[in-house]
Amino acid sequence: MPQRHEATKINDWIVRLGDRHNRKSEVINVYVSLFERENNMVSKKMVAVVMGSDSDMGVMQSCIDQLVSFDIEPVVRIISAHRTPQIASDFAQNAAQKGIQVIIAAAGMAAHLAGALAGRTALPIIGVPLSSGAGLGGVDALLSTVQMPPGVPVASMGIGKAGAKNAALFAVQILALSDEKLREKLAAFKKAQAKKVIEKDAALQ
Ligand code: AIR
Repeated sequence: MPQRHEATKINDWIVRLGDRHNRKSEVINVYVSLFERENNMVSKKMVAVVMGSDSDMGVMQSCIDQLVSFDIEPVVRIISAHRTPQIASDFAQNAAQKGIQVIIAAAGMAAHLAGALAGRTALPIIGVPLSSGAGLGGVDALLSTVQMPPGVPVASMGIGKAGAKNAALFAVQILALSDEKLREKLAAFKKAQAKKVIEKDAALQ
């Protein structure tokens, strides 16, 4: 059985080939996904974590770590809706074909990244508004992320680290709908979380 990274390489190769031969790759990709699923290989590309700047990494690392704790290795990218708009557009348009199923998009200030991606893909987009040094505490990014016009939804999380962690959990919840192993891991996570609270309460009594 090929190792996980070999399957990823094969998938990359097929997608590159598909770029040249257009729609043929869509059919082949379905077979690759089925193969990965049947062999219990978690695709490295299921979740993408995209952020507007490297200055967002400090907060978004908690999102990445949370995903990794569920054995999901995300594709991590720095893409700016304003500074690299064409790359943002290309990324959103090609994401589904590359096997990505959920995109987490984080940005601070006038945070248009999640919305810009949502306008160019039908994949679920989870937005994480970040606090920047601009003095508005992340409310600027929150409003930019959450106030999407009807027809183009973004699932906005809370500001900052809590939002970053919840974005990972929300992505896991989406993927768990069709993945029994993830459902089990999610149930174990919730149980462990509840246990910690109960222990803290008990320590106070
Ligand atoms: N940003 C970058 N391009 C568009 C936006 N909204 C955001 C980044 C970061 C903030 O601007 O997501 O939170 C400041 O970026 P930098 O690179 O100046 O530190």
